[in-house]
Amino acid sequence: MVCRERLVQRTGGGAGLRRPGGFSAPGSGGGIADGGGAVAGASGAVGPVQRLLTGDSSGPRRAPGAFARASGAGAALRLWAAGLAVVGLLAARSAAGVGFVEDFVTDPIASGRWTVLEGDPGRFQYDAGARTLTAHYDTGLPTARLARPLGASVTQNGWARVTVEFEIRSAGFYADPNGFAQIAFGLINRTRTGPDRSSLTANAYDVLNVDYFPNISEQWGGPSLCPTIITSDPGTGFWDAVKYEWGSETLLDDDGESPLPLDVRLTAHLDYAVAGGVGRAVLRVAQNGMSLPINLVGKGNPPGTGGTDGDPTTIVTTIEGDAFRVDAFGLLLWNDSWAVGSSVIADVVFYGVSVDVRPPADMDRDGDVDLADFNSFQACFNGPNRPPKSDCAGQADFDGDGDVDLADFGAFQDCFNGPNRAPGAGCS
Ligand SMILES: [Ca+2]
Ligand SMILES: [Ca+2]
Ligand SMILES: [Ca+2]
Ligand SMILES: [Ca+2]
Repeated sequence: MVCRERLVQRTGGGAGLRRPGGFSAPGSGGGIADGGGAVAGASGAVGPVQRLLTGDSSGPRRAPGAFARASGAGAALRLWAAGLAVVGLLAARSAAGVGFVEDFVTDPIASGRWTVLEGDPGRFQYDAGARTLTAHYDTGLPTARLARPLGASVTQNGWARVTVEFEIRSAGFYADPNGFAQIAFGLINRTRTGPDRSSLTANAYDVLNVDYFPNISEQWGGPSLCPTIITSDPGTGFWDAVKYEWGSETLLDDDGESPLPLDVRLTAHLDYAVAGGVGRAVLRVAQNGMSLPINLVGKGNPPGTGGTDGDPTTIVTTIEGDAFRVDAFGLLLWNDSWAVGSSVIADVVFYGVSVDVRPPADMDRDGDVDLADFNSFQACFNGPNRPPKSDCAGQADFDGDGDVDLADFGAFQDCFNGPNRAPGAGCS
């Protein structure tokens, strides 16, 4: 089956990987970072801030949030902000943000940037000439995963943008029409996510990732494509915790929809953000800068109108309150323990990966946590055990207990690092 039509909506990223706004290191040029998380340096003024925040035992940092009076705490917040201005954190310095851009200019594994979490390292082949990394997906083999840390965690209250340039090769490609397994990549919690993706009770799961099930079967339908969010605890299994929009939203079998094309370079755009207390993961797939019509028929709107968001180029998964915390990007070569033999075999070439994450405290999502964010936070602050102030425009209840109090402010302080700088090291 061939896509007969490409929608003309252009994606922001175009055909090439775009460096996420604001976290390039000054003077680093076009090639990206062979080093760690590409987090801008944050020394300098941190010391004075820490002294300011910890030098006064009556200050907000040490006040027990649950018992603080809202009015006194509000004054303390204003004093804190005034103190920041005194120590000069308003001056813009270097770039900000957390995440990485991986362009495979050098060997991602030999360099230590990426780590094989488990499985056969030989299933990840680096090509120095082509500057690509090819992953050999085969769901008949034991799970193998390769991950690159983000340098920070992002939670369901935060913001994430993942861009992956990839190509599924036709050579050796196999999708068992009686099988059901996926080509997967995306954000994971390396500690909480186990290798068993198919048993119902085995491992914990903590992922925000892309799943593409290329099988086309009587039993399962398909193919199927979705942003997947799973948060579960060890031993309880993940099945009930899967957020995956089954049915027309994810099935690529409606009129005008097609399986993902083989042997062409595609760009997956996975965006996560919270609005109105609901987390939304939005997946778009582009070819030559043109978004593919992966959701001509979806859920929530009349047929042909693009699913819940009315956009025929996006597939959306929503969550309410589910607590995920992911800390790495991974190529996820799952085993399918249900199948006899392989459900899916595919060589997938990766040309580039970029991940940009923002903590909840970065309330204006510009990559730093500064006084602009503080002003937004302060507009929400209303003390313990009561709803945020009515003029609260953002999501400042960082611990999710229904109020914006000194506990949330403590989390804000962990992130505060001034304008145009990466958030503080303890920020999540
Ligand atoms: Ca569909
Ligand atoms: Ca849509
Ligand atoms: Ca900010
Ligand atoms: Ca709270």
